[in-house]
Amino acid sequence: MPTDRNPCARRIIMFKTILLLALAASTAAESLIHEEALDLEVEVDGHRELFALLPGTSCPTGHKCRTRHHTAGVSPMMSSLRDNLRSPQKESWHALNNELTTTVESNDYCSRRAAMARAAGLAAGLAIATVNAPAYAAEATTVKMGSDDGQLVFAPKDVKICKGDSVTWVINKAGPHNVVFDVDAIPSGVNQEAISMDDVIGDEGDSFTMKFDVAGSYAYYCEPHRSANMNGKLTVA
Ligand code: CU1
Repeated sequence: MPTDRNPCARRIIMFKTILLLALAASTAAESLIHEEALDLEVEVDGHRELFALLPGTSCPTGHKCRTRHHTAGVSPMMSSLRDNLRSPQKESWHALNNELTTTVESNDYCSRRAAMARAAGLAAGLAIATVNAPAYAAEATTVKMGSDDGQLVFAPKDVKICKGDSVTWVINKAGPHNVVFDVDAIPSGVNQEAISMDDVIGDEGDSFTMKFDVAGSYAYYCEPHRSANMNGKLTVA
């Protein structure tokens, strides 16, 4: 896997891997396909990504596509997937493909991620009800409290997540620490007390997890080390 430091690109690569693994498991027999299909070219954070479209799907307006020729014995992922899915999942797959095309056009990372997670779920044979469940595409992000060399910092200091994702803060070094959100720097309507810790934690491995359902910018700090500038930022897209 590429050692890409960009978290968004990494996560997309991860989802692609999940999708490919699920496909490897679900593609029982390779069918001979002579249809022509397109790969959509998308720029994600400066990286070029190829995204397979279902045969018959036209290139979205304003985007570049590459022709993918299906040769005997080599099943491209979308079409082999479609052929292996039974009704009514085949319908779900068509709906999903439309959704992918739309979300790729919008270039919204969180929508794309959710669509790809659903694709992986469908490929793995899960029911559409399951893959549409709000929690299905959610991810957990971990933030260390105290750097490995004992600095009074949150690492990483700046985190971007998608709506519905959770963040887990874990004691690493130089505790006790806590997570307190700045009442003046969170989205309006969010209860600052409800998302902040009441107390401190200090033992290595102790953690605090919170799920974020409201989009916006959040600033937080560690109460015991606020004067040492132990603070962090969270962006919920
Ligand atoms: Cu602290």
